[in-house]
Amino acid sequence: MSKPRILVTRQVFPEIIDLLSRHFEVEANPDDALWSQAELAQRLADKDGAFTTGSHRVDAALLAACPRLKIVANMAVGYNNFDVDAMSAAGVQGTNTPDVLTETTADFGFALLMATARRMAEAEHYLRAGLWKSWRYDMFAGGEVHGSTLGILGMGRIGQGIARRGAHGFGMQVIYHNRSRLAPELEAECRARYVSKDELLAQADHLVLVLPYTSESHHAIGAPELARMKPTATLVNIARGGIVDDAALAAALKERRIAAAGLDVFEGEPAVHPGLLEVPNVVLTPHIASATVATRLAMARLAADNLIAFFDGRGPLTPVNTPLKK
Ligand code: 8YV
Repeated sequence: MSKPRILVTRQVFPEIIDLLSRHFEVEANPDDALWSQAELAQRLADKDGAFTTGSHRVDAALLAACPRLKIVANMAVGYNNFDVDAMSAAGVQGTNTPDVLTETTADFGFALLMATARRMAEAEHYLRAGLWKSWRYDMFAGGEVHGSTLGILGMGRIGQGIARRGAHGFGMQVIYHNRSRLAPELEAECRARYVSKDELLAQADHLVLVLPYTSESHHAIGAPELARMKPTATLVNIARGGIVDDAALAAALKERRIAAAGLDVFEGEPAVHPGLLEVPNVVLTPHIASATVATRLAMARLAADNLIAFFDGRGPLTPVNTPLKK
């Protein structure tokens, strides 16, 4: 029997390509070109499965061009690049990579919070520019982290990881808002108190966004929400661009209506709103919260294992939908 045909849409670890090649006929993307949606559709037209990242949309138009397609394995926990309903209707399985990136991403969220509150990027630029001539009592004086109030919007696995770090490591009071409240044991373990979104905005010294991007969470933080935050507060987004209205945030930072922001994700990335590049009180990173070697390898391995298990007839390991029969 011939092997299923798989398209790998972006460059990944060579050992993952080797693994996939033992099970499938693989078309890889050796130079990591960012294919247009039209080129992707052309390459995917004769494939049974795809190994993807968040770089491409899997929507009705793509699915219509790919009649053989049975599964798309995303190397990411977020899958807002999937039109899940269209995939289910077309009989296409979607999978993601939860759990393997939780702690690494929580580490980064906390690092970004600290770098933002303590103005590390601003201070480094100052030093590199040769501006450091002497001590000053208020030089890069930032906001306190330990003992402050940590607000978390979106209390899934990564949010809980950040809560634990804040509560247990830094003695922070943790408050959170989420679509649903955590079970009491989990709240106790995270030492986190459930509050309304309004209370979260008003009370947090540091507000970390860790919620999935959906039509409901689009611009969950815009001008009205920023106006409710403390002028001394910091905002950290490691979730998805689009959850924050970047134009409104750039204006709030410029006018110092909040103190600072740490952003790993952007609306329309890799483009970054020019207003965010102009203000000093931001720390900007290029969507790297899950980027340790071990975690990226584990994510790639899980995406590959989803494809292998699916075509072996064992079913997907971490499905995101229940597709109709093809
Ligand atoms: C990925 C992410 O690196 O897992 C996610 O949802 O945002 C990142 O870990 C990115 O989506 C590339 O696929």
